[in-house]
This record gives sequence, structure tokens and C-alpha cells, in this order.
Amino acid sequence: MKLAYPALLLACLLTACGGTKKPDEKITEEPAKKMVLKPCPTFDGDSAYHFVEAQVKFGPRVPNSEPHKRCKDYFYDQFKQFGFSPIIQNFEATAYNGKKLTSYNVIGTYNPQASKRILLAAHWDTRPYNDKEAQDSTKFTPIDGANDGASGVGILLEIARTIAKAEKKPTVGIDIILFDSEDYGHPENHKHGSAEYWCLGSQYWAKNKHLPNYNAYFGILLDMVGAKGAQFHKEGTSRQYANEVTNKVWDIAHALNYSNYFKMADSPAITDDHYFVNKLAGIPMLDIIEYDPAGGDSYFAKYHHTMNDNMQIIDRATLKAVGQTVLQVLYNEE
Ligand code: AHN
Ligand code: ZN
Repeated sequence: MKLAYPALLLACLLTACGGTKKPDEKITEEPAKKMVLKPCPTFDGDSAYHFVEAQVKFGPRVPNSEPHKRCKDYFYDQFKQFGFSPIIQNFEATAYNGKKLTSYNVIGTYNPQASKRILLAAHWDTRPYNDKEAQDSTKFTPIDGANDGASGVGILLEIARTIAKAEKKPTVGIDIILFDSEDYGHPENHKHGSAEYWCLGSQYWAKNKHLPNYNAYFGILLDMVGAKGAQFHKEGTSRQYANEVTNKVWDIAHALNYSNYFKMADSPAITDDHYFVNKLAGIPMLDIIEYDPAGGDSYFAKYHHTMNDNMQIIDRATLKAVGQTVLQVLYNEE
């Protein structure tokens, strides 16, 4: 037992003794690469907050509901106002329980003639049930989805508004897709859960693109990007399909001093809209999505799929960090 102490000490040094890191959460070896930041307009976190609030005020945006229908018209009008030519892609999705969901992907296009295009996306529908807190399925209630849904869309609408009023315009083409019916997957207590019933809007779009030959240089998906104190890790599916651009986005975030939000660390792979855009449409797309490093088995933070996902958890500073980073990524391309 002579070696017990030195061995323990060595093991502690190698594993950053006392930490509770999960295996996938290794710190990325490389520190952020220094980036040259090209001139870029200021992103207004307060205005983004208002776009989040406007969605929540419609009520839960659950497919087949009135708030859902009205909110889709609101997006169309906003895109039109900001010079992002809107189109609505109607489709009928089939849920895990066979229910037909009248669904709408809302697409806004800027600079349609540019051949180099960047795709930005978020889902806009909200989860029909608070299944991470309610055990009894007869008591399920639809959630506000202030973060899970509205936050990503709020940032994208603010990006559109910022570009509309900017003196200096980006040179790349931009397509914003608000995917529908992302969050209608089987409830937590359901017997046979299957990934194919999530992300129905992105699956539809990837198989039926709004322009038959549509392509993009890369894509960025936003999901749960507004909570106070959120951390964004380099997520596994993003690293697998879009590693280079994932690193670029994180390097730009660090150059903008948002290292408190964007961690140089990996998180496990998840199935989100970007998975289907990568897999079915072949466009390299990353996901900026909140990861809770203290969440144990759960990727997600405590409010996820509960009634606590409401305006109280939304922080303008988080919206600003993500929005300014994505806007800078657009202006850094040419
Ligand atoms: C799964 O739980 C398989 N995917 C999570 C995607 C998601 C749900 N994003 C927001 N809500
Ligand atoms: Zn969700």
C-alpha cells in the first residue's frame, strides 16, 4: 500500500479533484482563438426581451390552438416589416399518438440573390404539457415556453430588426426559419419514446425545402438561449457535423467577452432540429442550447418542460450575449 497516496494524488490531479464533471463534459484542449471582429451593429437585448414577451402574451403556442395560429401571423408581419421576405410553409404533422398537427414553418429571407447564405433557426411552438413536474397526465398543462421556444425566436426577430435599420448591411444572404412542432414529443412517462416524433417542422423542411436547390454555407440553431445564468457548451451533434463553425462561433463569443456564457467545454449530443438539418439536408448546423453541468442525468436545467419556463427566468443579458455573438458571426462573413 506504499503507492496508495501518490496514486490518489495523481488521480486527483488528472481529474481536477472534487469536480462533478460528467465524462462528456471534458474541457476543450484549445483556448479561444483570437478573432478579428469586423464592424457590426449593436444588438439590443431589451428589444429582444420584448419580442420574447410578445410571443408569451399570445398564450402557449401549441399546434392546433388559436394562440398558435395568431402567433404565426405575427411572425409573418414582423418579417415583412423588416424586409425579410416571408413565406409560410404549411404542413400536417403526425404526433406520437397519431394526432394530426396543423403546422407552419415561417421563413424570412434577406438578400435572396446572394449565393453565400447563412441559415438561422429556432423552434417557435411550445410544449403541450409540463411533463417534468406533473406525474398525472390528466393534469398536464401547456407551458409558456418563454425560454423553450420564444427566446430563440426573440433573438432572431431582433437580428432581423437590427439589420433592417443598420447603415452597414451584411454581405451574405440570410434565411431565418422558425420551425414548428418541435416540442410535441412523447411525454416523460410514455412507454416507447422515439426521437422521430420530435422536431417535426425541421424534418418536414429538410425533406421539402422552400426552394428545391436551397443550400447554406452553415446554419445556427438557437434553443433555450434566454435564461439567467445560462451556459452554452459545445454540444455533441454540433461537434460531429459542424465542428469548424462551432469553434468559430465560440471564438467570436470569447472575443466579445461572453466567456461566462460560452464555455470552452463539450456537452453530450442531443436530438434537436439541427440533427435533421445536418442529417437530411446536409447543411452543417450547430446548436446554441443551454446545458446544465450540474444537472446529473439531465442535459437540461430545472425549469425545462415545467410551468417555471416563464418570463421570470428570462434575462436580457443572456439574450444580448447570444444575439450579439450571432450578429457578429454574420458580419464577419463575406
Ligand atoms: C430530446 O429531448 C430528445 N430533445 C430535446 C429537444 C428539445 C426539447 N428542445 C427543446 N425542447
Ligand atoms: Zn422543449
